[in-house]
Amino acid sequence: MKLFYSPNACSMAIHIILEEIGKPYELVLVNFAQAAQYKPEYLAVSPKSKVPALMRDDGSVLTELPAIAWYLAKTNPQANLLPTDIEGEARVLELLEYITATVHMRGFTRIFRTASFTPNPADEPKVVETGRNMVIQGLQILEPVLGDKDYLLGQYSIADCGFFYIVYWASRRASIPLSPVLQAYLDRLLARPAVSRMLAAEGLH
Ligand SMILES: N[C@@H](CCC(=O)N[C@@H](CS)C(=O)NCC(=O)O)C(=O)O
Repeated sequence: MKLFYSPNACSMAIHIILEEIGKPYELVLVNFAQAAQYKPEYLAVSPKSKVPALMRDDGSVLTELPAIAWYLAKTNPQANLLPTDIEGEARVLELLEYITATVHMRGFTRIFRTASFTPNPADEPKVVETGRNMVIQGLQILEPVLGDKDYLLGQYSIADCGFFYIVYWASRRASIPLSPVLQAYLDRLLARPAVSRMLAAEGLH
């Protein structure tokens, strides 16, 4: 299995999941600084020009973070990364969809890729502010789901691997202050060996 990733990108959620599972896999760097995601070599892997992409051993490629996360959890039940009841599984998918499609794509992307949201540079501060407000709203919606539990659903799951990059980006990339509850959650995730190994492999801390 090969994970196509970029350091500090949302692919870190899948990178954590692979580390939690603990089976051998290969990391393949997609170098955004060289626009490698738009070059023919990567377009042959994923015409979407996005990471994460997971190439299975038969050469087939899976894209979209929630789908890859769910596939890895389902095919590795021994890792215990997904509730076994239908309600729990649906809640995990609900969380991952909100994390990726709303908080990441509508919020953080406005902060990190501001110019792609407006042709007018004068509008960019407004775009960033809108993105920050969307992220802050996302954190305000997700924090009560966590409540006083250690993890989003009580038991650790792929939803936490997804929420990790949201709280990590808020704190480390976007200077969005975390509440004490979310800071404690981030610290709890950072203490997991799988998360430490992912960060070390991506040159982060
Ligand atoms: N909907 C996709 C989003 C993936 C995505 O936006 N990835 C970003 C990195 S965080 C990317 O590859 N961006 C490269 C680009 O847009 O040029 C998913 O869930 O996997």
